[in-house]
Amino acid sequence: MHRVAITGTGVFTPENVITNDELVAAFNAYADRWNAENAVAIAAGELTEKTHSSSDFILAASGIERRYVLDKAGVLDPDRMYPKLTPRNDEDPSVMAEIAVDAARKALGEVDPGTVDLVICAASNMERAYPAVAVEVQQLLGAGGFAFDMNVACSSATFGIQTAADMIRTGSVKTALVVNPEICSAHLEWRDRDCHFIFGDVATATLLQRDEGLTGPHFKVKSTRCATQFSNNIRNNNGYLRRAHDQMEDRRDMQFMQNGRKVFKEVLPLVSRHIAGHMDEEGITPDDLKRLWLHQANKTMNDYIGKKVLGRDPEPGEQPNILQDYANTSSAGSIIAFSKHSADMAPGDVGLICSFGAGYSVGSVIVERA
Ligand code: CO8
Repeated sequence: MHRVAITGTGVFTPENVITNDELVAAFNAYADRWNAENAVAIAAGELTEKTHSSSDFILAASGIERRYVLDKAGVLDPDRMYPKLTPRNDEDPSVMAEIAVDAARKALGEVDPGTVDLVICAASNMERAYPAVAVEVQQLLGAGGFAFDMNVACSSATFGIQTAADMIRTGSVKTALVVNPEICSAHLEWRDRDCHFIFGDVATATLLQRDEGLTGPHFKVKSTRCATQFSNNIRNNNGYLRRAHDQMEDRRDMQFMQNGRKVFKEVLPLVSRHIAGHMDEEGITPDDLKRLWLHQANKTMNDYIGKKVLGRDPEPGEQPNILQDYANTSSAGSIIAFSKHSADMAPGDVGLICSFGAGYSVGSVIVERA
C-alpha cells in the first residue's frame, strides 16, 4: 500500500456578495407583492400570507452574515428570485467545469497538470447528466488518466478524497484532483423564508499525491472514513424521470428542501459518534487534535460538535468557521476552512476534516502536517 498526501488546495470565490440585509429586502419585497396578488385567496383562508424574513433571525439561527453567488441580480429581483446564467454552447466549457478549473489551478500551483491521472468532480448537483463534468475538467487542464463525477451532497468532497486516496493507496493512480464546484444558488428556493439564507456558490479543489519524495509543504492523509444512513429530511426531487412522470410544473420539491430542526437533532449525534469512532480507531485522543475543519452549515452545530469532540470549548482558531462569509457551500465548506486555516500548522500537528449532510452522509479525513 502506498501512502497519500494532500499537497495543495484551491478555492474559487465568485465576485458577487449578497449580505443578509440585501437578501431580506428582496425576499420581503417578493412576499409583499405575492400577498397583494393573492389577497382574496388569503382572506378566504385558501392561502397563507407570507411573513417577512429578518437579518437578525438569520444571524442568530445560522451565524451566516453574507454569501457569494455567481449571479446577484437574478437572485435579488423580486420578480425572479433565482440566478440568471447565460446558457453555454456545446463547444464552450460548462460553468461547473470553468469554476472547478480555476480552483484546480490554484491547488496545482507548480505541479504539472499533465501528471494528474485522476479527476473526480464531487458535488451536490451536476450541470448536465453527461458527459461527466470531471472529464471536461480533465480535458481543460490537460490531465491524463481518467475522470468521473460523484454526488454525496454535502459530503461529496470527503467521499471524493477517500475515493482518490484509496486509488493512490492501491497504486491505480499517483496524482488525483478532487474538485467541488457548488452552484447552490441554482437549486436553492430563494422564495422560501425558512431556507433562503442558507447557501452560497464556490468551487474548491484538493490535490492528492502518492507520498513519496515530496518536497513542498503537505499534509499526510493518515486515515479516511465515510458513512451513510438514509434520511428524507434533506431532499431535492428534481431528476430525469420528471418528464416521464408528467410533472413539468415548477414544484417546490424540485429545489432544495429540508426539515432543518430534524436535521439539526439527528445529524449532531451521528457526526459526534462518527468522529469519536474514527479517532478511536486511529488511537487519536482529543489532546492530539490541533484543528477541526468542519462542514459549514450552522455555527451552533459546529460549536456543539467541537465541544463534544474535544470535551471542552474549542480555543479561538482551533475550529475555524468560514460560514459567516460564504454561508453553506455544501461539499466545499470544510475544504474552504481547511484551505484558509491550515498553513500555520507545525510539522506533526494532527487535524480532522469532517463533512456531513444529505443522505445522511458523514465523511472524515485525519491529516498530519509533514
Ligand atoms: N426570518 C425570520 N423568521 C424565520 C425565518 C426567517 N428567514 N425562517 C424561519 N423563521 C421562523 C420560523 O417560521 C419559526 O417560527 P415559529 O417558531 O413561529 O414556528 C422560527 O423562525 C424558528 O424556525 P426554525 O425552527 O426553522 O429555526 P431553527 O432555529 O431550526 O434554524 C436552520 C433554522 C438554520 C435551518 C437550522 O435548523 C439548521 O441549520 N439546521 C441544520 C441544517 C443543516 O445542516 N442542513 C444541511 C443541509 S445542506 C446539505 O446537506 C447539502 C444539500 C445539497 C445542497 C443544496 C444546495 C441548494
